Parts: sequence; structure tokens; C-alpha cells
Amino acid sequence: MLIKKPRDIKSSDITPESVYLDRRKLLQAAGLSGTAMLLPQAARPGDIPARYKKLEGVIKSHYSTSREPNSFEDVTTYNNFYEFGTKKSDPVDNSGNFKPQPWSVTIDGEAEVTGTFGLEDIVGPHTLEERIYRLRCVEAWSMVVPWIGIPLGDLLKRFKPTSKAKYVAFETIMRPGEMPGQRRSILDWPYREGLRIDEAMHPLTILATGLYGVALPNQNGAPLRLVIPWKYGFKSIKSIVRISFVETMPYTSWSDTLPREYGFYANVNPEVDHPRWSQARERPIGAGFFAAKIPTLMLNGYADQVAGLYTGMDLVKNF
Ligand SMILES: Nc1nc2c(c(=O)[nH]1)N[C@H]1C(S)=C(S)[C@@H](COP(=O)(O)O)O[C@H]1N2
Ligand SMILES: [Mo]
Repeated sequence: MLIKKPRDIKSSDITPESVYLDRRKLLQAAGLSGTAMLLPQAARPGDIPARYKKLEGVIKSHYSTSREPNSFEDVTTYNNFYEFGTKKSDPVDNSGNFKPQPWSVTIDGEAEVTGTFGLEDIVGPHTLEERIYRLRCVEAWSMVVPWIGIPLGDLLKRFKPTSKAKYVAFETIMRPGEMPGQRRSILDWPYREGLRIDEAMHPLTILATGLYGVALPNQNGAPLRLVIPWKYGFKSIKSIVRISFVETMPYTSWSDTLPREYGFYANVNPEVDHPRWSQARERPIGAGFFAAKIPTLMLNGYADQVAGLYTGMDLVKNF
């Protein structure tokens, strides 16, 4: 199907997520920077073990959904991170020896500024924001997570991409000694992902360094991972060590391994099913396995904000 430009969307098409996103505040946030206030951390459901480092100076973002976040336990014990194994419990069980510090990220390709930078140089100059986003997995489950991070676009602009930079490619660290899944050929390691540059620059796209007020647990992609709220979870690549500005559509782990099942865009779309299951509904984690599924929203509820990126594109072909 073709999706419409935001202004052509009838009120009857407007997704229920818009009810959760305060549109007036969204507009404010889109138009004005620096309007967010420093607010105290609200009390959070679930105990956060003291070993996790608290992140300071975090501001609340107007881009958050007001849906109830999943518990810290849900968010950190039900994960996909194949570097640690393919079961949902493998990442928490097998990532204890992973060392996310010290960390550096290489920025290369079509940009005026390139090089290898320490994590502080990458994230340090930016204000951390809390963004409550729902992560919708391609496997038809979802979770609401209070992420902490920076808008990816703010970071990318510092490296002055050239006019040849049409896409941004990302790579996960290769560390088979600490990542048992990498000792088996589950995927063509390292895990790689990519975005079109306009998707990467969109204000909803963030690089996360934490969740629930603390630094990212290993199983969630420490110390730096992508979160793109309108795309299936697999686009949100974890433990990033390389960001490359490239001219042509980059290799991406899932769509190049199983192109019939996973597309480059991987936009959440209830009308385009996975060849082996429906994408029309999703199971909210935490509600219990037998709880009713909820309808999946076009672009995960962010059609108003991001449909314009795909104007004129056939989203069945470009799934
Ligand atoms: N490097 C890497 N990144 C990854 C994955 C992975 O296996 N390896 N799994 C992806 C998938 S399929 C999902 S749904 C999300 C899950 O993120 P979470 O565990 O923080 O909920 O991570 C994504 N990022
Ligand atoms: Mo996923």
C-alpha cells in the first residue's frame, strides 16, 4: 500500500497512539529546542539493582508516550541479542562477562570529520533525554521502555556528512571471547544495520546509553545502541562500534540473510505480514502469555511524525 502524506491523513485514520502522545507538546518539541525542563526522576516500578550506574542530568522528552512502561525486570530479562544466544533469557544469562568499558566508536565514510572517538566524546557534548518508546519486535511482541539517550541526528551533524552520504551504516562489536553467540554461525557477524540518512536524522531516532535512569545493562546493548520507534526492533542495533556514512544502501544482517522475511526498511506496518505470521496484532510483554493481543499501529503509532519520509513509496515492496 501507499501511505499518505501526513496532511492527507483523515482524522479517522489517526492512530490511537496519537492519544497517548500529547500532540501540542510534540509540536512544541519539534519547533523549539531547549524547552525541556530538568525534572526529578519519577519513582519507577520494580527494583533497579544498585550495580547499575545512575545517569545524571537527564531531561524528560516531549516525544514520550504516556503508556505505562514495562517493569525493569521485563525490560532486562526478555531480550533479543543473538551475540549472547537465541533464547530470550540468554542475553541476561550470558552477558555477565561482557565489558562495555572502555569503549570507542569509529565514524567513517562520506563525512568531513572522521576518526575513532571515546564514548564520552560521542555522547558527552549532548544532553541526555528520557524517551518512553514502545519497541515492537518483528516477532509480534512489544514492550514500553523508558530509554535514555541523545537524538542521533544531533550527533551525526557534528561529523558534517557530505552530499554523498545517502545512508548511515552501523556495526556491533565483534568479541567472540565475551559473546558466546558469535562463536557459532547464527548470523553473518558482526551484526550490521542501516538507515536512510533522512531516517537517521529524524528527531525521533535516538542513540540510547541507558534505560530506567541507569546506564544500559549489557543485555540491552551496552554502552550504546540505536532506538528507532517506528521500525521493528531488529533495526535497533546494540553495542555499536562503527557508524559509517555511505552512498549506497548498506548490508543489513537480517534483510541480507533472509530477504524474503525481512526488508531494509522494516517499518512497523500492520498491513504487511511477515511471510510466516500476521503483523496486525502484538502481545504486550508483561500482560501474560494468554492475555489479549492489541492491535499494531501503522508506523508503531508515529505515522503523523514519520509517514512523510515514505511519501510515494510502495510500502509492500519496500517492507
Ligand atoms: N547486535 C544486535 N542488536 C540487536 C539484536 C541482536 O541480536 N544483535 N536484536 C534486535 C532485536 S530483534 C530486537 S527486538 C531488539 C531488542 O532490544 P531489547 O533487548 O533491548 O528489548 O534488539 C535488536 N538489536
Ligand atoms: Mo526483534
